Amino acid sequence: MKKTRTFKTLLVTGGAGFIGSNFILYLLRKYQDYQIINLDLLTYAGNLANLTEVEANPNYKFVKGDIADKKLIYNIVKDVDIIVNFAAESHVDRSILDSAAFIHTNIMGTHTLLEAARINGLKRFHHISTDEVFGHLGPYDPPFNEKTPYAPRSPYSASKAAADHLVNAYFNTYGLPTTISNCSNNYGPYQFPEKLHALFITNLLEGKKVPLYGDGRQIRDWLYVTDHCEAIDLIIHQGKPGETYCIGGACEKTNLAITKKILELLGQGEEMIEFVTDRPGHDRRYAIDFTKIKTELGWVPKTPFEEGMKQTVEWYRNNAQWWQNIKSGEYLEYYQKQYGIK
Ligand code: NAD
Ligand code: TDX
Repeated sequence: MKKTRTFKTLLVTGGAGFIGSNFILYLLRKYQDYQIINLDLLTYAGNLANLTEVEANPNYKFVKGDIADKKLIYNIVKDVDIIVNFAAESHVDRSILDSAAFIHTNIMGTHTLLEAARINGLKRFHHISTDEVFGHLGPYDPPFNEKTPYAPRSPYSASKAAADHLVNAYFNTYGLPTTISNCSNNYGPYQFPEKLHALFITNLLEGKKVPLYGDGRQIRDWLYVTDHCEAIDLIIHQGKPGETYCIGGACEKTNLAITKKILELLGQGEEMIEFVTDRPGHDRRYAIDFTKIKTELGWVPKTPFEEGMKQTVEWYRNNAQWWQNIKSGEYLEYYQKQYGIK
């Protein structure tokens, strides 16, 4: 029988973003006795509309703030058992245009949280990381696993890699009970419409074309967001301090294949694809070997690709107000400037 920890108060950072908000909704549905504090700076990617279901729940509290704000963090962390750190600048294209915020949040912010956790002797610090820290793969390379050396290639992935190293340093140097999860690409409800699925589905719903980078043959390993939430739930409760867990969807697809599936589900044709200039340093392929979390914690991805894609397209179709509110002039301007997309 595996040892299962319990917590009273959880600090979830970045809980107004895509995965963090899905995680908070998941936790509050599953655990009636957990107090969740959601600390989020509400950058362009943070959206409290993701959390309307729980805003009146007495077990949920929102605090607007920066994870790099020492005074604020030290004050909040006094009263929590565990930090689950989702807060990050998360979009590769933005890191290419301007990486300063990535260094601030992903590195300095994580460091501030680690210090606060260390000083207050927290039961657990769980850090949400990405498969991008491992670099990229050739077509015949074996998938990434926990032993793959770090080789990040974008300012985003370099900042995430630095944070992972800090987390491991706090385990090795101070004995802080840390865990890290390195997950592949997520898709599902509440994803900001700058990422592949959310951008393409919403563009098509608006009658606009979809900007596919380069030859569209880059490969990602796609995981439905709720499956990621289940994996994190298992790691924080049963994972071993000092360990890293790789999480993936066993679902390698080219961007072209994803685009064609979205077009099919929306009943549209390939003339809606616009091939545009490639992302600089575009990583060719990611894939994850999740044997460790499967063997040690019994996790496997549950949502089949076809079902996840259908649910995702339906969600954006049924929640037009949510994404229309986000797709503001500022956001469109960004894409127009970058790719000349109308
Ligand atoms: P997101 O961009 O949708 O959300 C990030 C959230 O962090 C936003 O709510 C934002 O307001 C908040 N934030 C940013 N800077 C902050 C700061 N300084 N202080 C407090 N809050 C701040 O990102 P996401 O896609 O939900 O990703 C969440 C985490 O998962 C990130 O750490 C990311 O690196 C990791 N990850 C994402 C994916 C993916 O496919 N989206 C895959 C693997 C790992
Ligand atoms: O307009 C686009 N056209 C396009 O061809 C966009 C936005 C993306 N793409 C391609 C680039 C990638 O090969 O689609 C693929 C997926 O792109 P993103 O959604 O930007 O994701 P990616 O760069 O793979 O990174 C994501 O997964 C790992 C998340 O944004 C990261 O936060 C996570 O760590």
